[in-house]
Amino acid sequence: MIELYTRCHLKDFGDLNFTNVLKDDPYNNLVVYPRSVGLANQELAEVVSQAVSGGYSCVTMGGDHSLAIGTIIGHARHHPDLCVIWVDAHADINTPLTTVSGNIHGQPLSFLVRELQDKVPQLPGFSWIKPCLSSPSIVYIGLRDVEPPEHFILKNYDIQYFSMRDIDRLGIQKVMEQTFDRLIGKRQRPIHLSFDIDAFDPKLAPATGTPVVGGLTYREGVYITEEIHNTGFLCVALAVLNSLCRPGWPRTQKSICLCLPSAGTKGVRHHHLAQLSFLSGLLSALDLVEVNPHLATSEEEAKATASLAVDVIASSFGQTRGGGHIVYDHLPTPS
Ligand code: 6HN
Ligand code: MN
Ligand code: MN
Ligand code: MN
Repeated sequence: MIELYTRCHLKDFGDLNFTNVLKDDPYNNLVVYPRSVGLANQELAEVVSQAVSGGYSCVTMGGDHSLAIGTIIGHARHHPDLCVIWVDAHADINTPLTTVSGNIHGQPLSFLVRELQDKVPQLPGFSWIKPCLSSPSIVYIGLRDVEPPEHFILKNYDIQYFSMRDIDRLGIQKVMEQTFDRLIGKRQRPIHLSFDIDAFDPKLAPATGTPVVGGLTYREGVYITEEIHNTGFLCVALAVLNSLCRPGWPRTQKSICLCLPSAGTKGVRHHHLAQLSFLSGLLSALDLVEVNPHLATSEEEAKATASLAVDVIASSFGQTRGGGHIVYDHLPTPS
């Protein structure tokens, strides 16, 4: 089980078992498993919205990035004003009509962005989906494998992105500053972080399905999540202040719901849910996806990729490289 070093209490919700729909023929002879992926996401959205409804935050571990359809829709049912930070080598915004691979993990955002809907056909199994995002509410970080139709969408639909080239040029600190200026500069909003492990360089995260050279360093990746954890610091400070001024007042508390799926390349499979209490910033839901131990060529590769994923989650919820996240309040005195 994951150990978080952040004074978080983890509540485990168990696995979600999804049904593979029989006779799930490709849409247009190309887009694979539409009914299975649609149904799995419908169930996932329900669970995520339940977890988020009590003021809780939700961690979903995958598994395939198509699961972001369900997590973002579920999250948005309770926080319609949410914004999305999508950390990925890929833009995952092909439509079912622009995809070359036919894989839905390359398309999840196309079903969610309102402005795109006149370009997106309805897939079988997708009729329940209501687009819940506006394009200026998305920021990408880490892109380096963007297909021409996706590039067209980013440019023509006002979607901000920081490619690896932008990170080289600006540095990760400026990238995060500009990300927050765009998303929460004018008003504080809940953040949905969708973190694809393939955003990291494949040397660090080899056990994934679509690795692309030239990715994030460990330090860049962890800096992103540390900064996301630090958002809304004012709210947290106020909550602590309140609890100090008026003893007995409940502090602002959130919980995390954690979904751990079995490794699977196609579609979303079992998910394991857990819940966790903590005091936090604006991060309201986190997907950690595309970790696939079956694709590792050695045990070391599988372990390295998994432990990187753990660091991403832990630093999103307060684990710091500077220490101070573990309670230690007095030094031993020599006797
Ligand atoms: N992921 N752009 C490619 C496609 O198939 O549409 C790759 C997508 C990768 C998706 O890694 O989550
Ligand atoms: Mn995938
Ligand atoms: Mn990717
Ligand atoms: Mn992805």
